Amino acid sequence: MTTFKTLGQFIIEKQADFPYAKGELSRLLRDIGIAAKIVNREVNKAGLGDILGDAGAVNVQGEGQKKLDVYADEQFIRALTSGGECCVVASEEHEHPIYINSDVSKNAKYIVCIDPLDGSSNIDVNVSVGTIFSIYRRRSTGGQAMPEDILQPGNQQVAAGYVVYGSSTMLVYTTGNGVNGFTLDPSIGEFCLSHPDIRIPDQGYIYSINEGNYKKFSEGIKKYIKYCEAEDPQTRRPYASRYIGSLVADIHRNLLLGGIYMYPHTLSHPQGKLRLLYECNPIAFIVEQAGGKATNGTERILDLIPNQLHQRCPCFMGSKQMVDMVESFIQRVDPAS
Ligand code: P6P
Repeated sequence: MTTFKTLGQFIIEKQADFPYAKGELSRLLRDIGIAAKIVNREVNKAGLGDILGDAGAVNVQGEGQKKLDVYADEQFIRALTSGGECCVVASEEHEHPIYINSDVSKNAKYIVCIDPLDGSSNIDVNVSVGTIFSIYRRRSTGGQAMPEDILQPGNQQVAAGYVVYGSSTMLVYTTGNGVNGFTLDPSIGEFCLSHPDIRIPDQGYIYSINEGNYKKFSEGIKKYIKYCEAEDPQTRRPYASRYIGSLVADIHRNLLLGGIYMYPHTLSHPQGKLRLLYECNPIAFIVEQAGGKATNGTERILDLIPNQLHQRCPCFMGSKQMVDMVESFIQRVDPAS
């Protein structure tokens, strides 16, 4: 009988990677895992309960909030607040940071940036959705955390991960020592280590981009898409276009099989669509830790200095050779790229 290592056992075991750790990060990751299981329960029965459809509200992005969006946001914030290891949360669902000022949390060491339920437009059509989180160490000392505690470059992350609520529910995370994937076993209610030391193939044959925006892309991006579509059986396998419209689902597939996910700048979105703090940075950390590459077309995403909570950035993330190739088209074709 195969016995799996649970997320909790793995976190404790890896605590030794942090010589000065006193267990706070371990407890914070545990709190996120618990909230993910609670959200998973609702995602799995969204079609049955009274949780489908719009919550009637509109979030800071001006997007209609689905009830499950609101529910997921509440669950993660509740878990982070009660866990006591996080002093401030930056959530996609809130315009401003949520400072946790309880006696236990106001001096907590960690900051969490989170997209509680990414891809929520897919909820009502039963397509995979996901949670994305990013963890930083607080920089300021004493009193309430400061804005600069949140606006840190991605290269300062101490941990990052995502949960994909798909055909099975998986939690994938890194603390800077590789990437590991855990599959939820509903029979015991535990995330179990199923994908140790995930590595993304250097070269892949899957490209993920919303080609509905083709006319809005720069010439360099258009030429890269044509490169992917070109038939050249003598030199390489044909590429496959795969785009789910749910970042976590597209990234997870490309992480395991090889591939590139692109959300470029367009005429209507000069900074792209995805958010730097709670989408691009955590995914970039994971992709790099798995041996891939993540840039905005010209610069490493993890080196970008944030100046606004919900700022966007163009992103090209995945197999290193594929990101190198699209960058070469951008640099060769696009003016002043
Ligand atoms: P588009 C979902 O809203 C999301 O943030 C990502 O999960 C997804 O990859 C992207 O936007 C889809 O955007 O413009 O192609 O529908």
